[in-house]
Amino acid sequence: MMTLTLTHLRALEILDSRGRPTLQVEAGLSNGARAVAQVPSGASTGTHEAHEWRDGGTRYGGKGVLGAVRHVTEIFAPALRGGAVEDQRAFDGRLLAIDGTPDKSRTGANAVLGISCAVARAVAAARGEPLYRTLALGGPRLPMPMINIFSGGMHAGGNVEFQDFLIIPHGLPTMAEALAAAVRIHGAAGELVRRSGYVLTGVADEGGWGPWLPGNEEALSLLTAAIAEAGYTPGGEVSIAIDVASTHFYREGRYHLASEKRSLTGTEMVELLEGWCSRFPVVSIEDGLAEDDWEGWVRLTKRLGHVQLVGDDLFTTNGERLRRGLECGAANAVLVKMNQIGTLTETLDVCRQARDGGYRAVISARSGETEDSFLADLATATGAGQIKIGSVTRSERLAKYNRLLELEGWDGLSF
Ligand code: 2PG
Ligand code: MG
Repeated sequence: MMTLTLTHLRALEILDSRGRPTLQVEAGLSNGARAVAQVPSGASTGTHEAHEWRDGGTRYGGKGVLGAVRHVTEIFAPALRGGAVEDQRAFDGRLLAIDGTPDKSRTGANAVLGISCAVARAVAAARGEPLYRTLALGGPRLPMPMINIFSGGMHAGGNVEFQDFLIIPHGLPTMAEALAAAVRIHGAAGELVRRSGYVLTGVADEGGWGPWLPGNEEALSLLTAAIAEAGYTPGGEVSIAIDVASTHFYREGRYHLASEKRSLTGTEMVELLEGWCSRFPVVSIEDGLAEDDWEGWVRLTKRLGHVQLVGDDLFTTNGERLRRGLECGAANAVLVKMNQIGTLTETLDVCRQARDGGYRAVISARSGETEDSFLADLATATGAGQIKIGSVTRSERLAKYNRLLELEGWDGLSF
């Protein structure tokens, strides 16, 4: 077999689901295979994420990515053209060496990730195999989705502080049935909000409802009721997950719940979460404490370790930070977002590190997404077992759910 090499690389500024610029990259290989990847972008970003290139200036309010486009075509393409592509680790190593900074700030993690994913997909196309097979790491196994029903925080204009109220339909045996349940619960939740007299502000960033509620707990009550109204047993077939995204309302040692006109210490936050876990069917809590509160996280994990405690801003898909968490016992699961770290290889390494350390991994989209379905294959390939890609509305979310349905219906994969 001839060695597959890179023949071309090009990039384009496109728009994400919030109407903000992002990057699309195309890779072409020596056997004629070509593939495209699109890069997502977060709103509630962690301080320790890799650097996302933004142009600054006035165009798109400074959010343009034409500089990242130029880096792909003027820095990476000439350096990588003619090089081998099938060893993804070696290829990503070259990307890291070309950028040369620890946080990808010279060329931008968006430029680096676009190339890394486009090349992986082109290799899959060249081999005529599905992407999940090319990425294989412990899978293939379909992930159980964590599906957004209510949004708050930075994804819904700060109506309440907690960012995501999600369902996990773990009692449903297939992806098709799990998504059908999610659609019913999403509908029932909207109905309940309307009936309860709360203002239902359109659709939030991840496709869930973004109602004005008097406090965070009301979202949990409504969600539990919606699960039951849709005909499922809360805590039986369908449980609840929350993403507190607490870093974004943490200032000077306190968690500011403006909607409830109170602020809590770390200890009080842990007590609040503990109370919720006993009164509602909450089985997973993400970013319950702020991103650098390692001691608080260790206490939280000792106290509430029987539920899944997911580190998102805490770990930022960064192997170094995950190692620290594993050593001190902070959290018991990691949220995996490719653009927090920048290459596919580093992402897969974090999945492997979590598995070896006994932590669970949840593959996650960003609040700013595209119609790219890469994550569905990534989650399946890693056998991570869980995926978080938003609600069951908006096509940037459905691109991924529909790919999961295809993997179940046509490729015969299962949970
Ligand atoms: C999160 C993500 C996705 P963002 O916090 O987990 O829900 O949001 O992409 O804005 O960081
Ligand atoms: Mg999060």
